[in-house]
Amino acid sequence: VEASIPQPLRETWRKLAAAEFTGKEQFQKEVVRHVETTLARSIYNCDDNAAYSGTALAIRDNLVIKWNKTQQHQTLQDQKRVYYLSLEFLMGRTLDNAMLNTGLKDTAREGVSELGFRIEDIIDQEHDAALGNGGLGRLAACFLDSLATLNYPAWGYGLRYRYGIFKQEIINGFQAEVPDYWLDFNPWEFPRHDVAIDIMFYGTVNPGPRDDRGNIKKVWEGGEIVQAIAYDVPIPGYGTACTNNLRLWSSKPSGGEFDFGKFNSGDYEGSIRDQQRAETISAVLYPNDNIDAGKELRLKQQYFWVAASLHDIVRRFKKSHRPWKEFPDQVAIQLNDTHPTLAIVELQRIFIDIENMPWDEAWSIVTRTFGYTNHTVLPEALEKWSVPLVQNLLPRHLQIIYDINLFFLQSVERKFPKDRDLLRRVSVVEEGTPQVLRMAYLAIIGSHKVNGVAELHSDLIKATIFKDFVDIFGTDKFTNVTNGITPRRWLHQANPKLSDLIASKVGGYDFLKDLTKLNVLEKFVGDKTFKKEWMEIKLAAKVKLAKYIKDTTQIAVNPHSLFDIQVKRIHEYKRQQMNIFGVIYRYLRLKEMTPEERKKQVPRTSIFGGKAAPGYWMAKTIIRLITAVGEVVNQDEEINGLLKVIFIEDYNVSKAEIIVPASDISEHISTAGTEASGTSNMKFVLNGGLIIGTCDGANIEITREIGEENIFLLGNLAEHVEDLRHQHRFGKDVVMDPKLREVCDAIEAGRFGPEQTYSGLIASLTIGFDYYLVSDDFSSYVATQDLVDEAYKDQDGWATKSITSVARMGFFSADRAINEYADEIWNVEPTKFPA
Ligand code: CR6
Repeated sequence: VEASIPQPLRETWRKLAAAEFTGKEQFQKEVVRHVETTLARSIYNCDDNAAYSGTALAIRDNLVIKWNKTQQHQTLQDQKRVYYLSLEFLMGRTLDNAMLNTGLKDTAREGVSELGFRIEDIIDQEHDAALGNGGLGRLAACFLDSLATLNYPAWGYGLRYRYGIFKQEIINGFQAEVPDYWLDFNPWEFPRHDVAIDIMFYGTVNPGPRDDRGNIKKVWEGGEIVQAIAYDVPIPGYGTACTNNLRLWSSKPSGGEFDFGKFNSGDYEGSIRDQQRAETISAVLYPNDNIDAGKELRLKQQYFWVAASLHDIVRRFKKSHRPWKEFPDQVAIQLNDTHPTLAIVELQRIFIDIENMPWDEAWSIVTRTFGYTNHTVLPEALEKWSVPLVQNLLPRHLQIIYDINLFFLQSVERKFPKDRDLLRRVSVVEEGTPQVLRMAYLAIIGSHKVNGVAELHSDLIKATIFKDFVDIFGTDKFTNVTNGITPRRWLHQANPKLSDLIASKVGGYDFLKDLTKLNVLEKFVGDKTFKKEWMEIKLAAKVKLAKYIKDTTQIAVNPHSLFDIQVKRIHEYKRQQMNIFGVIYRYLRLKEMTPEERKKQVPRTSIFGGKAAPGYWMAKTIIRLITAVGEVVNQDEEINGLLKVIFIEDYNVSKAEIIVPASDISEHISTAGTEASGTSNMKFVLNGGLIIGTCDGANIEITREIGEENIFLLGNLAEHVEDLRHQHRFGKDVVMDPKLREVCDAIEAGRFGPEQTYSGLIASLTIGFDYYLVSDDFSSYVATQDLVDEAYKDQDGWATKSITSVARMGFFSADRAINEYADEIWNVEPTKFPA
């Protein structure tokens, strides 16, 4: 308020207010102006990269004007806001999306073309913002797009990592990691040096003065202080003026912290080193997907981000001068997985230690504020922080956690007297050396709603990992919100030709805002010309991917072959190993065939992509097997044309935009019960690709929507997994499936390089108890792949399946998911925007 322009001068300002450019000429003028002034370049040195910068800056100007207006508008409306706390936002590129969402793409295409550039080349200059690992981070990005598109007043809060997810290079067939320094030129962020918040770590808790109620206060003091600086990123909605804010925190040394001791003793480097330590907090994204490594720096990141965000949220609330009890009517905070669970503790600390609220009053506000989304049941992914670590880094928070736990256990004891084992099972503190904190339990206790991300997953968490909590809190606290994807990026932007064809049939582009409108397409499944156009678009997408593969790997693939794609993080539970074993099995069969038999085969291109966590040795071995099989198969003249195996290096969002439209079939073959949802399954089907998959995650709901006849399901069901594992572990005379045995024999015979390379992988199927049940599902997998081949021979039938599936995919829009969160968890309304 102090910094605002005085009332009498505001009219002068308003007359001078920046205005959005309209039309091609004004756009071009802005581009040239930015190239010449902002970039200080000229007609003599304007390359694609400078043209990208100029275009981005011009588009950005319009975006910023909308963004400012939105923020003012939302402040005036003073409604309840949503805060989405996520350690990951896997945004990918921004320019194309910004042009499409603001309706400026055609203007820009023509504009830059007259200036001598192709819009595609310009778009291609942008570095991905890769601040996430996989599905969880991309989900957060899709949700931001939907929140803005649906006019919800919402902020994302995350960390501004200097290094995003590493770049993957394949060297001699093995993965190598290269740091992703992406901030050289990022026009999409705005530093807010005025939004600087001091965050404390370490220190001690000491007795302080008595509070109003006569209790001795606890004072946390003497710690190390790091500053959080806000960087804001505008998030434009599609076809609306609503432009929301994503606030990312960057760490820097706090101004006051200068070690004069070191300075006086001449240790200048030492004092700099201390300062640099502060910067490491937001330096790097942890590259693990579904694995908890328990590192102290990660805990520091979590608290740093959570404390800065809550400070910001509380400050905003205080400006309204409302009583505290109205906090949950103004603020909904969603915890994207357990990573931000400390927010629960921090808000309770702010209330009791700083605002002097009584515990119960504070706790009731806290629990009404938070919602928690669980994204996994995998035990290795569930966060557990060591008590000594927390004690040292956040001593006051540990005390509060103990109190939360104590009051919770007392309430359990009242409800289920004398059940000591229950108390042990549900305690936030798990006994052991050291003791650890179960963050998921803390998140449940501190939230009013807990949701899973697909129906099966939400049922599973209630029946397994959170069963006791259902008994304690009742079943209403637990709900499901099936994940979704934004059709703007994953159809309109990635596959413009398909989007245009659909629009021509369903009556314009409204389907991009209401994806259920796709169902109109079903009327046209019998339309020959439409079908032909549909399949031509698929072929064009395959040609484009084939070109990309040729340009990057020198390998020629046949665009008329069946494109079989599995792109996602490499993980044993996702079973890329089963896929590549299947490829080997196919290769062995092809080798045995006579030339006549070979003529009857459907040529296939097996495409893989995905990163392995740098320390995940088994995942890296799987990558090596894929590349090694490629080296053998792709050169084999005898089978040439019938099978190619490709590993696409450095899979990321912008590559997904090329890959997703190009699948005939994509693979989602996790062990039943392990993949919480999956979201690429939705992307592929929305682009007219079919799926081969297990009854897992969102595959089940996709099947229900599109019909069993349009999907290739395989493998054991979730309800049998436990028994099968038991058999592997304790059963006598377990013999490996003969087909899989044959594959293992080929690997062990050294046909894909030194067999020692794969000994761990082979062992995991036998002495490792085959935890992921590859041997149990392999023959079903192979048989189902044969069905895929058969179905593909009937191209007309295939087109019918493809179109029908797309027509029935409306449910999987992220807009639907966001509306469910808004109604059932957040209780927020969209803001009314002037037309
Ligand atoms: N790894 C799930 O594994 C789900 C996403 C988003 C994951 C995946 O099935 O689609 O979340 N879980 O809900 C975690 O990250 C913990 C993922 O991306």
